[in-house]
Amino acid sequence: MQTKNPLINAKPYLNQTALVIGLARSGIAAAALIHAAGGRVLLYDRKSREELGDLSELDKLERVSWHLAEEIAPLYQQADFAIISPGIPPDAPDIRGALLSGLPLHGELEFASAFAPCPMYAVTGTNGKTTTVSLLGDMMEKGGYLTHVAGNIGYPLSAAVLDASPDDRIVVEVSSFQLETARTFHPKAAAILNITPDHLDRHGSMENYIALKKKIFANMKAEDTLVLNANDADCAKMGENCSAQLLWFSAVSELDRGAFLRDGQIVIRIHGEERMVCPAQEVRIPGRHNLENALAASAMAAAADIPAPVIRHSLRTFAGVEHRMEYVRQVDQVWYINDSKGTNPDSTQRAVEAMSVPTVLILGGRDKHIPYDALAATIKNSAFIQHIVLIGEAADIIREALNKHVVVRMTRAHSLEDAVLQGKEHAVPGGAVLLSPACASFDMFKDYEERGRCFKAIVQSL
Ligand code: UMA
Repeated sequence: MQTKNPLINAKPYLNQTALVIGLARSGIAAAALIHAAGGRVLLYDRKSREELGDLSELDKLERVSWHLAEEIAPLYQQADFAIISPGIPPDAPDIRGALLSGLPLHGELEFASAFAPCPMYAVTGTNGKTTTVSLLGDMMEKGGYLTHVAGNIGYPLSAAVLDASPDDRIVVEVSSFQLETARTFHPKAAAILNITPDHLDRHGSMENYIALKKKIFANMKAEDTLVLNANDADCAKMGENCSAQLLWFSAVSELDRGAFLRDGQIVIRIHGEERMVCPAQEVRIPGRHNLENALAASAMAAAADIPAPVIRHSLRTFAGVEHRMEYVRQVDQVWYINDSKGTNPDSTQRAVEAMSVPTVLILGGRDKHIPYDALAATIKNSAFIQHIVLIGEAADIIREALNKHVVVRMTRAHSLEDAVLQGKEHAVPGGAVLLSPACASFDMFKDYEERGRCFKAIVQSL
């Protein structure tokens, strides 16, 4: 198969066998990439075909063999290297076994990044990644580049590089899980948006989590650019040992280099010049947190030589992403807002801060062992959260945590449908029902996307 990507057409994996461990989105795309690069693929997942999603794309490939819900150990000897998906933790028996057998392991994003035929622009951070990469992708597209927005956003980098050509641009959302296995990953510019506790069940400590995030710029050089949040103390410190040029963003203070506000106007200062972008009020995506995302995307776009008028046009027209403060529908003068991507307390805090009408908040899911105190303080300080509906495994833990700080009426729902109906009952005309759970979705759903789609279907049926 010929692609538009010369690095793949060179068939560097001819006569090599890869063991792909995990056959969800990342594994399927990695298998297709290795196959296009000339390699043979052993397809492994601990789940059976019935338990996995649609694998029909892999049925079309030659030089593959299937090993679903089989013992993995015999496969280690048959492979030259293995590719692993980000959802598989490093201490999983499948991975420990591969390491013990001496098989070289590559993360999917790391592996795919070696095939990027064009510059990559990467974004990490705890919250705002998906909105920022989507907006940056829009700026790049409007700037005239065929742009592939890939990575943790749900479109694996392996699929993007298979479709990319040297004149394109790749914008990649990078998670801490993907950075665990990064070694040579080298974006032309990278942004770290913010750092608050998340995924500590996997990474062990905040220190480890920060160290992982810093890997995004480990291979960057003086001609590359790192964009950091000037108002996030942990984030601001991260650039200390970075070889790349630093740019900053701030919605609070003026900066020597980067994207900031002056008298309500977005200004970019780069290469010793100032570029006026537009009034902050004209940014279409709502909320203060989105203004920070807009500033980060603007700094990244400026580093990629996208002209200010193009950045302005994108900020004025980009309407936001699915599951992130997504306005679903108005029923009886009440807006229903899907923020299913609010999978940690900090993310939900930002959603709460963005509300400016009386709101019923739906909270709960699988607890991630992150304290709810800061979220409780934000709810208390908000004049708009009037009722909370609790769902899922974490309902009691959240109730107890909020009871210490907040005096808001709380009720318990036994399903998401029940929660929406309770939201409808307690909401007032002109108000809103906001799903922003502050928790993972895995107690009730496959992932946050399924939770968000389910919420939207329930709202559509009201
Ligand atoms: N498996 C094994 N053996 C094991 C453990 C797992 O075979 O010991 C199998 C599982 O059965 C499963 C596969 O390995 O089939 C793991 O797949 P996965 O969880 O990595 O799923 P993907 O669909 O490939 O999704 C991943 C990212 N998922 C995670 O990081 C958990 C997606 O991010 C990402 O969009 C996708 O790759 C494409 O790059 C999701 C996410 O929740 C959205 N990310 C976290 C977040 O945003 O907070 C980090």
